[in-house]
Amino acid sequence: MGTASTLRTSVRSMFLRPSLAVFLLCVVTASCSAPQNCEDVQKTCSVIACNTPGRDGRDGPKGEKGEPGEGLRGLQGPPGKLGPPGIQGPPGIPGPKGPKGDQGDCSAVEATLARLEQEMRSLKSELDRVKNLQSFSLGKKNGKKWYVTNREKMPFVQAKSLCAQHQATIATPKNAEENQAIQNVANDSAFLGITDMQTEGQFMYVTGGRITYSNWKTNEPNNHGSGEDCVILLKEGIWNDVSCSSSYLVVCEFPA
Ligand SMILES: [Ca+2]
Ligand SMILES: [Ca+2]
Repeated sequence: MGTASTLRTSVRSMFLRPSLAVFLLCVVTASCSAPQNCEDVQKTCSVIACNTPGRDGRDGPKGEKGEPGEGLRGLQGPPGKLGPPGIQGPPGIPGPKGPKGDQGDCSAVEATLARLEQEMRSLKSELDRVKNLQSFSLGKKNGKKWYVTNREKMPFVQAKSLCAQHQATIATPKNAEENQAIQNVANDSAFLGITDMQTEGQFMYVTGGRITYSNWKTNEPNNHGSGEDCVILLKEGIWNDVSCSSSYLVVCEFPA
């Protein structure tokens, strides 16, 4: 009951000193509600509003970052750069054999071939006429060989070279008939394609091989003087060994 008498005393005093009454009201309010800051009590407290909720407090601290949301995926980016070329692989299996092609037009080829054959026959005919004319002009035709002279006289080496320039060899009789033909063409002393340059006394054909036919003059070959390693056909058709550096008629032998 002491508290009640004190309260009554305070109520009376409130009318006497208003400021002290406000202070006491705040004490009462503080005793019947949650603890509050004294300033807030002075600002808001009143006899009627003491039991109503207070205003919102200040914003709290910022919260932690949340988990990523499940939004839509972004657009696909552009393709990257080309990588380096790979190692060459093994060869593939051969493909199947293709179908047989169309038959070509051979008419043009056949026409050309026919024209060439005609030209060839014409040339062969003309060549035969030339051969006959030459044979007649040379007076003689012997077997498959042709003996031709330009009537020049020169040492053996030059004579041999001159015939070679015309794909021919120096006239070389292999039998009496050929010897006669060369004699008729030369009608003078002419070199033959025979020497004993390699081995003295052993006469060989310039085209190779030992001679198989000869028509030596009596007491020839004699390798006279400083030596005689070349052979000439005398106008009489008989042979003599002579110096290769001497000059005699050139007769070349051509195959038929
Ligand atoms: Ca000799
Ligand atoms: Ca001689």
